[in-house]
Amino acid sequence: MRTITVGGAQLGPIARDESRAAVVMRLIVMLREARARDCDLVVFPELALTTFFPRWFMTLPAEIDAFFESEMPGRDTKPLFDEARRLGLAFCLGYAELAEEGATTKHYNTSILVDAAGRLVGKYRKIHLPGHVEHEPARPFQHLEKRYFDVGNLGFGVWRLLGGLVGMCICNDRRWPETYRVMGLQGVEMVLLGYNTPVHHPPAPEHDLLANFHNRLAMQAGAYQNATWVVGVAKCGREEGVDQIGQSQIIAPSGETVAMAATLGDELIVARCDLDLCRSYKTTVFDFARHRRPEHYRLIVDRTGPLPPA
Ligand code: ING
Repeated sequence: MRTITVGGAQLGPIARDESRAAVVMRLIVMLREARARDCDLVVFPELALTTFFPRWFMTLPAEIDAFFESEMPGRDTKPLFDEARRLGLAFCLGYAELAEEGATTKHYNTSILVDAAGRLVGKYRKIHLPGHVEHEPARPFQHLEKRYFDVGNLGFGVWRLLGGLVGMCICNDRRWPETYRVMGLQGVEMVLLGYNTPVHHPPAPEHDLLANFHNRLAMQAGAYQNATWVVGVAKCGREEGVDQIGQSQIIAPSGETVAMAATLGDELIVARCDLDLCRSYKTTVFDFARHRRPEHYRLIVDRTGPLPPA
């Protein structure tokens, strides 16, 4: 039986002035708990090294870039890599990446996959960037990911790790079915993702009461419809005055949530995931080769063509 014992390392609030070193110490404490609970892999949230800085309007490049990492591992994150290797743990880490591409410097909302030997196995850069570009002072807080990040240029990858096929996405990506399907078409068996999700969504406050439901719905659907495990890990709690949802959870290919966080702080959730459970769905209901008909989807659209004007 192919199993991965995965630890979802949910993080409580990270203060704006919390140093990288202090945050890395919190992550190391969770690595040690994961080792004590027999994990193979630890998943940290989106932007796990800093506060969720897109909540503020900033204009000074130096102020913005202070939240980014120009190397990974760098001086402050090397202790995390060293401890993970010492404990024999693979891990997934979300952070803000500065990337030199030729003469230009790009800014990405990034997630990396590192194996138990400390080798970089995979990298993902967030594609679905929510929010807005310019300052909207009427909002109680900003959501300026479109201002601070470039759209990810690596697509959705799947990599071999711990005997399975592991993919990554980040936060808003989890709301879009295409995210899971692109990985599902690559045979993914476990999708790792982190999120920073405010309870309040200024453009649609009527959604606020459903924030936890939509979080669970999106990930459970993605898991079931692509016959994959999904590990969703929050940075949560009241961070710099903004309430962010928790409910980090580990979801089976059946769509069932098998582990969920009960607090809004640093909390490790653990599940022993049988990767062969994916087969129960990949070889029946969601056997794409036998049942999926993409060549017909386009025909249906072409036959109706553009609707006549109202
Ligand atoms: N956060 C939120 C998310 O997608 C959001 C943004 C919240 C968009 C609610 C739409 C509705 O979970 C990030 N960081 O993407």
